Formats: sequence, C-alpha cells, structure tokens
Amino acid sequence: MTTREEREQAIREAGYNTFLTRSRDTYIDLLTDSGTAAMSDKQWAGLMLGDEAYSGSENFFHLEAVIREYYGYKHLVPTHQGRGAEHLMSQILIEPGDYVPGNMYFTTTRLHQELAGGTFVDVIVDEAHDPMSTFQFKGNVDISKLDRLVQEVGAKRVPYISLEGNVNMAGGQPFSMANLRELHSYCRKHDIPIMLDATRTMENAWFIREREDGYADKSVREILREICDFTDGCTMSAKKDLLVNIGGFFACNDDELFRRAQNLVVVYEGLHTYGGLTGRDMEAMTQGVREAATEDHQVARIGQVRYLGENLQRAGIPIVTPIGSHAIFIDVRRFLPHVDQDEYPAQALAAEFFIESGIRTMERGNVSAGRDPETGKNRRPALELVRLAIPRRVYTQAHMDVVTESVIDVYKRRDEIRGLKMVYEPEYLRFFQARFEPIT
Ligand code: P70
Repeated sequence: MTTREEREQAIREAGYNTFLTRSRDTYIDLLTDSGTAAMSDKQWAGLMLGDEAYSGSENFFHLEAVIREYYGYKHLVPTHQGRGAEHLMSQILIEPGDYVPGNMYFTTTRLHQELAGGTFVDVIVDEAHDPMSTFQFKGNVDISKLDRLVQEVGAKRVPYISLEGNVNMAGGQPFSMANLRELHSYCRKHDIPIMLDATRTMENAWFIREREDGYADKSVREILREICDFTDGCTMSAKKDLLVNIGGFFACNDDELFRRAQNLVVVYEGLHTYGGLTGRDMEAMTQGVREAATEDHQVARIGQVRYLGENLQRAGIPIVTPIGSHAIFIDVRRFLPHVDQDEYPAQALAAEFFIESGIRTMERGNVSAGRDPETGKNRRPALELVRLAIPRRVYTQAHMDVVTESVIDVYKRRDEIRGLKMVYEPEYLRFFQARFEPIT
C-alpha cells in the first residue's frame, strides 16, 4: 500500500502514463492480461523439463504437436511474443500499396501492416463502435464492408483478412461461427486467405458455446478447432489465452508460406525451432494450451470478469456491453462528458484510478488510436475507453470488490477531473511512452 501523496507523486513522475509507473507502486494491477497469469504446478514442472539445445529441442516438438492437435495448423514457427509473429507475417504477405481489412485495428498488428507498406481497413460491424449496443457478436465482420473494399481495390490488393478472436479494442467481443462460415465462403470465392489473431480465441470459443445455437454441447476444444479450420493460419500472443509469461507463434497450413516464415524468423527472432524462446518456455506453453481449453478454466476466468462488470453496472458505472472476456472497459465519453477527446479523457481517468487507490489500468482511446498517417491528426476513435484487464488465475473476488469501490469513489468526484496535454510523443505506439501534464 502507498499513500495518496506517494501515488500523486508517482503518477506525476510517470508523465500521467500508467505504462511508466512502477509495479511496486501498484496495489491491484489491471494494466494487462498479457503475460500476467499465474502458471500452474504442471506448467512450473514443465520448466524443469527444458531441453535447451540450440536446435531441435524436444520442447519444440511437444509444442508443435499440441498446436496441431488443438489449433489444427500444419506448420509452427515460434516467436518471442505476438508482435514478433505479426512482424513475420506482415513482411511476408503484404506488398507496398496493399490493403488489409480487419475486424477492428489492434495497435501492434496495424503498425506492422503499415511498416510493410499496407493500409489497414476496418470492416467490423457498426455495433462494435457503439459502447452501448448489446449485440452478442460485436466481433463479427461486416461482409458488405469487406466486399466494398474488394470491389474498390481488387482482390489482388488484399493479401489476407486479419480476423481477431474476442476483439480487444472493441471490449473483448467475439465473432460468431455463422459469421466466420460466411466470411470463409466469401474469401474462398475471391481467393483471399483468412489469417486469425488467435491471441484470445479460446475465450471466443467459450462465448460461441454460451451464445450460439447448436454449440452448447460442444467443448471449447472442438469449437476452437472448428474456428481454425475455417482459417489459413494465425499469429498468436501466447501471453493471454495460453497462460504463460512470455511466448508466441506464427502457424499456417501453406508449405511455401511456412518456408518463408521459417527463413525470416532466423533474422529477427532466433532459429526456427525456438524463435526467441527457451525450451522451458515452450514446455510451459504446451501445458498452457491444454489447461486453457478446459471448460473449468474458462468458467472461472470469464465468470470473474463478469462478476466485476455486473457490480460496476449495478453501481451505474458506464461500461461497454456486453461484458467481454478479458477486461472491463469503462465508457469514458459517458464517465467524463465534459472533457474533449483531444484532452485525452481516458488517459486522465486511468491516472485518476491510480491516484485513488493504486489500481493500474490502461487507456484505450485517442492516445492508443494514434494519428492518421495521411493527415497527421489524432484519429479521435468512437471508443474512448479505460481498460481494467483481469490477469488469469491471480486475483480473488475480494480484489474485484476493492476495484468496484475505487471506481465508484472516482465516479462520485468525476466533475472535478480535468483533461491532459501531451508533452512528449514518441514516433511508434505512442501510448506506451508518451508523457502528459494536467491542463490547468
Ligand atoms: C494487451 C497486450 C497484445 C496483443 C493483442 C492482440 C489482440 C496482438 C497482441 C500483441 C499487450 C499490449 C500490446 C500493445 C498495446 C497495449 C498492450 N496485447 N494481438 O495488453 O502481442 O504483446 O505478445 O506482442 O491483444 O492487450 P504481444
């Protein structure tokens, strides 16, 4: 525990950016669900089985086998984390001048597409941009938006569609199997591959089981496999679904694509049988796949997030609906209607939660969206959110109660909260290192 004065000083020194605060100044850490899971006894035991040979580690073959079994992709290239895989895939598939449609942007994903010369085009359903819509599958692709792009630029300029499971920036929202099936038949017709961002796709599978007709009796594992069978490959940040502190991979079915990824990984990550990971990391990930695919895990995981979300809703706090899988997203347009978006209200609110009780959260609004490369202006996205991400298997419901009380306390004094001005803006992924000062 720290005092309010200590936290005020800490956030000032961090330029009002929670990414720049220290872990030791944090009381409950809801900055991210990435790499923050508690590993199980079996995963820790796996660390003792690390085969740290430079090439051909046994642990690589264990991981390859489990990915083939659960995800169904033929080829695997390990990477140090998700963005390592995004880098490889973008460099291999995108030619300068290409357009990459996707069900909402993700920060690192879009940046790698842009660095490869591509332009990201949002083709998610409109409901995803409306925090108050209660549509059950806000992660769905709007096929007519996709078709408009394909008609406009031609299928040859569309190297693949980037499809994310449980769309992070929309609030952790799933796509439905029916939508994926339709997307698959559209893409087959136009010869456009579907590349999945599988980071939280086990959680997407859980929502399909809960919400979609015909899936209540299917296992998470069966649903995951059905999803992957409609796609051509994936990038993965194993730091989420797969319950490890570090790791990722690229996987695909096409032999030539695999050959190129295997070749490029040695330039940026490491040999193709470890890709920047230790043997023991790969063993922990192998076990993480098995644990993440159990219904018991998903019930507890998604149930805890829902517990927090429903308590906040009961207290009248404006949050994105439906409640997603990995986090609660506060709708800052309704929380701080008096702060203009170019004064970064979500950034200011995240700083305020930290000051109130040492709870660390993340801005997911105008700062994260960045500037339009054409106009240089802030993108001012429809969604201006603060994300309270819940690490897997770490906190208790009692911690969630403390979070609820703190959010309510800040809500009561919301009229006093002012915006921020950005005083330092880095070139790439500015939200990680930008610095701010209060507007006086
Ligand atoms: C988060 C983390 C990472 C992520 C993701 C999706 C859907 C790829 C990645 C990249 C960490 C993060 C990253 C950028 C901005 C803020 C936070 N998401 N796809 O907290 O994977 O981090 O392993 O390189 O969510 O949401 P990796």
